[in-house]
Amino acid sequence: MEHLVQKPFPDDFLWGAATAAYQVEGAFDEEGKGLSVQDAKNFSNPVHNTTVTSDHYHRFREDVALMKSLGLKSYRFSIAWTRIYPDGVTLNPQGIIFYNQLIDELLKQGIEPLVTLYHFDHPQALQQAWGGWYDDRMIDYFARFAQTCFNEFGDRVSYFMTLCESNNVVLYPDLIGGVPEGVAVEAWRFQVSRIMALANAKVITLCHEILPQAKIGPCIGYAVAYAATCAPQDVLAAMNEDEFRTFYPLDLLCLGRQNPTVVSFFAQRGLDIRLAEHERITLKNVRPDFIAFNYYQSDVAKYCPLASQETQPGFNADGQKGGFKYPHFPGLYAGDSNPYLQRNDWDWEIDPVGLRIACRKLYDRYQLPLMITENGLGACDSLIGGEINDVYRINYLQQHIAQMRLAISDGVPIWGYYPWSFMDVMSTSNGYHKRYGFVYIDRDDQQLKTLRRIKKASFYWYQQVISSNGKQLFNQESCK
Ligand code: BGP
Repeated sequence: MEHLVQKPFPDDFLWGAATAAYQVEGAFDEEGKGLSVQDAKNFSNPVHNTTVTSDHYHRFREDVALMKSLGLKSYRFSIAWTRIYPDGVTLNPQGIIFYNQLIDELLKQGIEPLVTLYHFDHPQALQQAWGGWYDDRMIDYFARFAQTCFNEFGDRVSYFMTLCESNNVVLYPDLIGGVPEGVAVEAWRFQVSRIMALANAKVITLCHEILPQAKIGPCIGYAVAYAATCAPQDVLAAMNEDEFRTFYPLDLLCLGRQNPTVVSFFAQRGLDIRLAEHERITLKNVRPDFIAFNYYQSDVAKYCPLASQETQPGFNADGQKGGFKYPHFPGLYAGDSNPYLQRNDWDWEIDPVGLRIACRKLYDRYQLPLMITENGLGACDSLIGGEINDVYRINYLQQHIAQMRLAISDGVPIWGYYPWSFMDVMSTSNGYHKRYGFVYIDRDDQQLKTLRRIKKASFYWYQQVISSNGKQLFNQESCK
């Protein structure tokens, strides 16, 4: 649909930016913090690990001052579970002090906090003891941590997200500690989806009880699936991808229902994934206040015959275009590239219109307001003459914001937009080789250097976007 007149962004629109604790804070073992699965995982590299990252733990006041200068209305950050409960059980008061200071500093500068309760970093102690999210006990451990956050921070925090990208962590098990030995990956995926949905429900219920004014919602990563061609088999493959990868987990989180196609697929493979009656009731009784979703790219799906070879999804690990291996799920779908789109160096296809499509699909299905809690371009930035001219990032973001505005004009309620990332952080897959921030951090994967903060060209551009409430999107003149 083409609009004759577009709606403006609402006056209270949350122009934000995002980070996550293990990627930005550093100080992985300071002031009582326990080891998380991310600390344990990233120790394979002497510099690309969680010891320092962007040193936000020690420089948060300087960073919040930069947020203020950017004009941010809201900042999305995650609370490191292991600062609050180092082993999952014992409370560490120093962790509470740190987040109190951060929240107070944000509020002092007029910046609304959006808190992610879980961003891939549960205690390593719980991973070792129970296999992490593969065990039902995680529901109570997570609820204890969340309840502490509500009690300690809820007087000043009005927006919470439960679990970041619970659908993607099941697709990439290594992100959160891996599949325990002897367990089939598909069985693990179903079990973790179920446990995370129950944990999500418990924590949303707690939040509504303790903080009736606060808003809380789940978070998913959504790469909209397009059919490779209009051949009905490809159309069905795209439907399979959307249903298995996004809607099955999100239906559990928002509607308390199980997609019958997914149930039937697993039943034919000897796996009964039907929830117990009491679990279904628990999930059905919970209604989140919004859906947070992270959007970077769209996907292409094509027919994948049952007899074909299975390939699990992988990463392009070095930023050399063409290195990405597409997944093949026999009987469901196979991934493919999109000839109509450009890609970044990691083969993530750049698709601004896909963001509008994602908004429309999510709102139509769930009728919940949306928050776009990650969106951004990973690139190798160059510091030349003390400046970073990241025009490619400005282009990416302005196209996506323009499509977000069209989605709002389509009638989709969107509360906020949080580009990934406020500053350069340790990329989940590529360290500091792949950067996303508005603020450059002077370090790389080999050397820590000065860790100085340098505003990129995109910083000055986003400043104008925010101060004009989205009106000055394409005015390049206004950028430094
Ligand atoms: C999301 C994660 C973020 C972030 C982002 C970019 O899935 O929630 O933590 O890392 O992806 O990914 P990458 O760093 O691999 O480019």
